[in-house]
Amino acid sequence: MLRVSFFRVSFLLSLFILGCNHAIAGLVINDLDRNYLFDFNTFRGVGVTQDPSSTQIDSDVWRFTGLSDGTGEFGGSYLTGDWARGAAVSAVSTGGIYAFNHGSMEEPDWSLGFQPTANDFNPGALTMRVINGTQSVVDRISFGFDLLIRNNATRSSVISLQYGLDDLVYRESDHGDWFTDEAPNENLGWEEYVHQESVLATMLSPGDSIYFRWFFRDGVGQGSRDELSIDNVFVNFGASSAVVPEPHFCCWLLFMLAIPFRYRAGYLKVSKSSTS
Ligand SMILES: [Ca+2]
Ligand SMILES: [Ca+2]
Ligand SMILES: [Ca+2]
Ligand SMILES: [Ca+2]
Repeated sequence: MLRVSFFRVSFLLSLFILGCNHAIAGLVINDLDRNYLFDFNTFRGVGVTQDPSSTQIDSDVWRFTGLSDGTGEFGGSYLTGDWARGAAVSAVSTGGIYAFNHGSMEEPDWSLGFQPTANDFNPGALTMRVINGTQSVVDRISFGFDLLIRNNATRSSVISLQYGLDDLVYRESDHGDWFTDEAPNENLGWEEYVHQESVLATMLSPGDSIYFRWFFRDGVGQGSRDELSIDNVFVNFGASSAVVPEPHFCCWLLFMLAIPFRYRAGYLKVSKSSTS
């Protein structure tokens, strides 16, 4: 007599769904309790593509939207114009994606930079896709980055951090927004804010994704926009041993039922360095 339990059917169904998800590329985290870090030190602003050189950005992991030259997709290839404004060691004016050196000439520290304009990143977003490549249900997610601001223009910009599990519904981080000052003060060079938080009350089954999105838009003021950059992005997945894999749709359902992300957030303004 063939007896198939509900659990077994659910488990097989979830394996099938996971198999589908594994076709999606992104930052695949295979090791628990390990920091996956992007320091952008070899990035030189020469494009966003699926199989990047060390000087490019991986479009499987990173997506840029809101450029006048187009809207990016995960896995796409974007090698000219706004997508590839190059490496800059001083202030720029043309809108688009840059590698900004926020270190010194002697000790460079490259980062992933944005020059917003009326038609670029206004609004716009950077989205990072992260996939649970482990065999465990991830229930602890640590995340952090450095936000760099060069307040050299007369307008203020707003940067919001958001999360989503399906790339459709996003929630704002309870941390709130970052604002650049309206009145310029180039003497400050790059202002650096170190941010990290733990995303709690969220479970990722094997194969599930989580999306981190930085959303950019104008604040107040007139004229041109400040320069923004992101550095030292890290993600760390943890799993409590007591958690048993559940069917894939349960995590999605929890999210849709508006169980809020709860997290410990903190950010610290650590330094101001001169423009190099
Ligand atoms: Ca760096
Ligand atoms: Ca543009
Ligand atoms: Ca500028
Ligand atoms: Ca400003």
